[in-house]
Amino acid sequence: MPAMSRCRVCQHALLEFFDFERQPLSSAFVAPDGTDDEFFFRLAVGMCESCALVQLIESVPPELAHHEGYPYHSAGSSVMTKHFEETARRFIETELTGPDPFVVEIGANDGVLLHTCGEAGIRHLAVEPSGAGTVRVHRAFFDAASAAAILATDGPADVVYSANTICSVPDLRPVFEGLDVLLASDGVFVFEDPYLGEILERTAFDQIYDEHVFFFTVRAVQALAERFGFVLADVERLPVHGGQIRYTVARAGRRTPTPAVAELLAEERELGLTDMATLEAFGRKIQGIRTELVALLHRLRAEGHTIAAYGATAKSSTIANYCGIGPDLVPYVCDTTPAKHGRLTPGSHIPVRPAAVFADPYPDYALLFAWNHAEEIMAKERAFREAGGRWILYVPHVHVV
Ligand code: JHZ
Ligand code: ZN
Repeated sequence: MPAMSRCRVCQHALLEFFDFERQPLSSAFVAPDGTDDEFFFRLAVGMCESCALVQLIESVPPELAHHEGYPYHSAGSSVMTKHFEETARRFIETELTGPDPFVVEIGANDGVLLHTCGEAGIRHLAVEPSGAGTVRVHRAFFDAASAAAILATDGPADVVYSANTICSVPDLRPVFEGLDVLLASDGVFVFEDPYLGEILERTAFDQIYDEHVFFFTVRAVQALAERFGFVLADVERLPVHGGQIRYTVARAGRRTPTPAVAELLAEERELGLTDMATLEAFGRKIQGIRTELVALLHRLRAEGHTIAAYGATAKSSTIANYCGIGPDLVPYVCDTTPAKHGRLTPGSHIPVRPAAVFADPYPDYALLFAWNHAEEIMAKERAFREAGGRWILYVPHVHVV
């Protein structure tokens, strides 16, 4: 019997509901001669029996996770750039209206949000261990010590923001301790991450990979905030990255929760979102999608069709490795990220080629690994369908368009 896994927040037992078995690090694109040194771990998910937080059973050592040269760039998507610009403008109109406001971002990636705030004359700072963007960076993990250092030089923060990062921090206690140090008395902590409700609704199981340690729900985030002396003040559903929630957290007693919090809580209860039966049914759907997708790819290849993949996403690591999709079925994947070119997808070893290769010549079918950017990519690649090409999607079910 393996040692019982415990909730990273409240230490109660985790009830496991799905096991993807041996999986690599989703962003560890490997050099063609480096496939002998890949790191693998058991990718499995469970729910805390007490606080209902859905999370990975095992996590990877943090030094392996967000390393120097991390290949993801949010600004590679025009939709995401617009999303962060609009978020910045919203903060400027609502939370950053005092005499000399200050905004901090944890894990700022390309720095679009802070850059937009900076252009409006707002003091800003990114906090991340390996930041290399264009904005001012405090190079550290966000915790009580780095928060105290920032407080000493810049004063309290009106907004601490984080996108696609909090769900990947295995130990959240230091984050909340840092917030307690740095947030102004009326300040807010706003973070956005994939929503378990959307993942279940669309059977988007490729959101499950090493970097996504937590799969938040309103119920679990409310409990999390209260545990550390904060209150969940607002929730807002976001269409980006396949469906997320933006959570607004304030110091206890400083904000009255908006009706949206109670509404989404009620919806989660009604859906039985954190019932084990629901999560186990999700597991059966995952197996069904694997069976259908693999059968479709084999059939198309047997019929003599060419297939390429589009978007060497972190998410596709789970799809490719769990479904056993390698270069024999899908000989290459096109992607705009220069750091991924000439490398192989982790574990599944599909060569990554520049996006320009896609049209040279077009494959008959394109497996859209970056399905969360479908609208943007299909618009950009309109000529592919016009030339007779077809997209293969596996979210919310396997289909060809
Ligand atoms: P995209 C990463 O996940 C990891 P990934 C991380 N854990 C996370 O949560 C999200 O980001 C936010 C390419 N592309 O956004 C670029 C094109 O080729 O789905 C990227 O490699 N052409 C932090 O990797 C990939 O697809 C295009 O037109 O799953 C998209 O990756 C566009 C728009 C993208 O995130
Ligand atoms: Zn728990």
